Amino acid sequence: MTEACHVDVFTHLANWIGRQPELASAAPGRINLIGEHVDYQGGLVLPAAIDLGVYAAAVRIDEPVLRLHTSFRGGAEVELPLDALAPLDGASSWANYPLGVAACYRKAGHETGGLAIAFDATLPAGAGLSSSAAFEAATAVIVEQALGIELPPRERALLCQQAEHAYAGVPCGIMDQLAVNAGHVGHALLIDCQSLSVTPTPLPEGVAMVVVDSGVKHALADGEYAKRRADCEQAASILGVGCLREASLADVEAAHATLGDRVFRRARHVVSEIERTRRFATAMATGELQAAAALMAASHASLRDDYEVSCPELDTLVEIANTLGVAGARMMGGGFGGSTIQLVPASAAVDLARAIEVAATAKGLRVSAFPVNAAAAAAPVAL
Ligand code: GAF
Repeated sequence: MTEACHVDVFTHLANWIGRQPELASAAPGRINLIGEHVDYQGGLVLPAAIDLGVYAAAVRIDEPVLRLHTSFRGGAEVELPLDALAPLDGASSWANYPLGVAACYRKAGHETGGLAIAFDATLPAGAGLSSSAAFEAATAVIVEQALGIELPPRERALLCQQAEHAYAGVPCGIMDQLAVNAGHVGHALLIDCQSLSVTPTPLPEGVAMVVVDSGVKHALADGEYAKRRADCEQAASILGVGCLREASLADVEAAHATLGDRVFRRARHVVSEIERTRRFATAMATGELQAAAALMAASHASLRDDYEVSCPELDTLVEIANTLGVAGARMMGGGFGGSTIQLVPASAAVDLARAIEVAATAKGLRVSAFPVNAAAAAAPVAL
């Protein structure tokens, strides 16, 4: 998270409201090493908060309204009465993340007075790096500062998830909100999405992470994400379990005919991905990078073939990365566009990012590849 961006958002607020900030926050985006599309089935995931994020600066105001201004996600201003915070359509829909968070805090009994909040970001939107969760967490930290409270990461993550469900209309799992609210510098987070326990897991020595943004914009709200969730819920109900975390691969295979081919493949992805995540965490701890790479490759294939959430651009980028000798590559996040994540030798991270961009350009793709570092959780910024 960069100092320059704090300064920019302070200037942004001052130019907009004519006052210096009283409250400020920074919230990271996230990558996910493995454990994709399993969080809403109680699975294991291994994300990390990253050093790109959303920055907020705010002042208290006398009127009982929420004023929001962003240079991020289109750039615009929205003003709503605090007692009538409701989802907005069209060009103002960017505001559903922050207003949803303020509304969920109010419903939980945490009522602030009027606030004017300005937002800036170093995180690209729609790149599968969870700009939504960063936007939510940056708002949550401002609201908490205004109230003089600090909720534990899990409680804050659950309120942010509620906001995403009820105000942004995305029935997401808990991975993104927990990752950005529980991040640790230099560590990925092994999250058990059933118990919501978070175990910081160091990245192996000499290994770095490179993100490749495919430039293909995903829209989780377009219904495909919800359809995958519904397929999983149907599978769990047929198998007689509360969620697919409680089923084994043998259970899923034995029920193939009853599940039907599509629901069978969705369930096979989830139970096999949970097992891959467990094995990946062990491989990281023991420094077995080849095993980790094989698990990332299997994760990508399963997301592409069984879960059907990849797209040709992501498949091409993973192929390119593998031919350039990375230590693991796969699509990441909700899918249908967004980014791939690569594990690479730290000494070659910048060169490999550049080489991926060059090779992708030769195939007609307009991508952006960059190293990211595992960063700290959303937090207040000193003024
Ligand atoms: C999106 C969702 F927001 C997460 O909850 C998770 O399901 C992810 O897609 C897929 O692993 O980022």
